[in-house]
Amino acid sequence: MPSAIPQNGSALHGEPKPWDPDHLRTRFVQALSEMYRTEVPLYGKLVDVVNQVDTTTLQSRGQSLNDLPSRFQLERHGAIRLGTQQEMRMISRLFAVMGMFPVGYYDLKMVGFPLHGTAFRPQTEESLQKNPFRVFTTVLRPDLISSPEVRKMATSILSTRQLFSSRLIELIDQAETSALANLTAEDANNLITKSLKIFKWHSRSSVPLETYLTLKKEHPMVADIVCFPSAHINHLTPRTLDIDAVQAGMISQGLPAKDHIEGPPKRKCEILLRQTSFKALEERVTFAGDADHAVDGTHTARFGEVEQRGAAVTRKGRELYDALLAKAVGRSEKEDKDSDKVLKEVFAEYPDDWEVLRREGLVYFRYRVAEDKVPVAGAHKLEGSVHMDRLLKEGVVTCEPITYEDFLPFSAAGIFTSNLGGEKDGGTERKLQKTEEESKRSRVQLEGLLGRKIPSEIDLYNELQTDSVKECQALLGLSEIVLGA
Ligand code: OOG
Ligand code: NI
Repeated sequence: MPSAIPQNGSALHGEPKPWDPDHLRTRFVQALSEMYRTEVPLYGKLVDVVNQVDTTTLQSRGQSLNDLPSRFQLERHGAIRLGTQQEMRMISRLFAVMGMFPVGYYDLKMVGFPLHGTAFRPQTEESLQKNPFRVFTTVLRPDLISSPEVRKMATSILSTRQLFSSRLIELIDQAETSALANLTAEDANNLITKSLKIFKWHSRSSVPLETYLTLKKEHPMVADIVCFPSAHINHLTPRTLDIDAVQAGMISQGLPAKDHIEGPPKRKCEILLRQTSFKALEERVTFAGDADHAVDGTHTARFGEVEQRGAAVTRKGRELYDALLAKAVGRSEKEDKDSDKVLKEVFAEYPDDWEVLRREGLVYFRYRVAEDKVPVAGAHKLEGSVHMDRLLKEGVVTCEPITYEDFLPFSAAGIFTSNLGGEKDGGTERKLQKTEEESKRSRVQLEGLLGRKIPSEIDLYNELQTDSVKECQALLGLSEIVLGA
């Protein structure tokens, strides 16, 4: 099942090492993508729509799909939901071997789900550059299941589940402790094959229909997590160059698209993340029977999604985004107007010009000394402390917005909601509950479980920007470069 060594493997010079984390991640995504296309044929159709749209978009720029580096054609994220703390701890160890580490805390209680989680993703600029694939990973919080009987039922079923084979655990142990040099290419193949099993779909539930229905009544997510022997990947998400065209394409080709694109409206300067999906399909499931009789039923969980990423915003930029989003949701509820139109109107307040976004400290930028400018820094009479605005104006330094690599809880709730089966699709059902103090506590719990701090995504972007300024400073031999007012 593992795919051939990709052309865009992680080593820039020579053959990538089989245990190189970036290389493993790329192989893993390729294998996962192949598996998911076989499991959910409609997902393959979505990928076709994305390719058509991207081809057209590139044509209008005089380019073709072949001009895109192949890493652009890999999926950008997937999502899984886990049942227990042990599963969460083990998955974090597996993902670390593939160069993915927890970033950002997502408290889904805020939107009425008994789950919390994080995004496992590469953290360094270099690693992101090679392959930014990440997995939105949540884990069930039994303490949020209101009925004591259902809580007991769920925890008891999960207590016997074995997601990780002993061979896989052995390989992870080895990768963590021993010299990676001792691990062979065959071990790496094994790691990929054994990992895939965790994410595979099983059409046979591990519980009787009655149990499934009881858990589903508590919350459809609880049934989805508890009733199956694997932690099936519930969606994969390629990126696109034009998400509005993909949404239109899905509708015109008869895919059951969700009603709205999540996230900010279409803008000149794209920020954060826009995403849409086709709704989860009703799939046949065989439930364990009372005696020897299996019972047929259905389950709705798996879908396909597409994303378009824009710039990472600063804390100030995020506060403005959250405030405008809340305003738009409130207004479309009250006025009962087309929510996409309201969103567009409300977001007119968000500056839509890169230089304004930069100067107002709303977006993070990656700064670089212009290649030909290093030796002539002296000729520009640059010394001591210089303002970044001047360096940009004189063309000594160039800048580009840093890409947002994370998720948006409110959008995630929209994606979750439209895929539970039978529920109305739309933003207005998502009520944000105030849970700040509680969130701090549950975050610490998750950190304790993972044995490490979960960095805030905003801090990481800030660091990237600061490092790039320092790099310019050093190259130009300046004592300081001043950013902002
Ligand atoms: C995860 C939904 C979150 C996104 O793109 O916001 C997500 C889930 O349904 O488990 O993937
Ligand atoms: Ni997603």
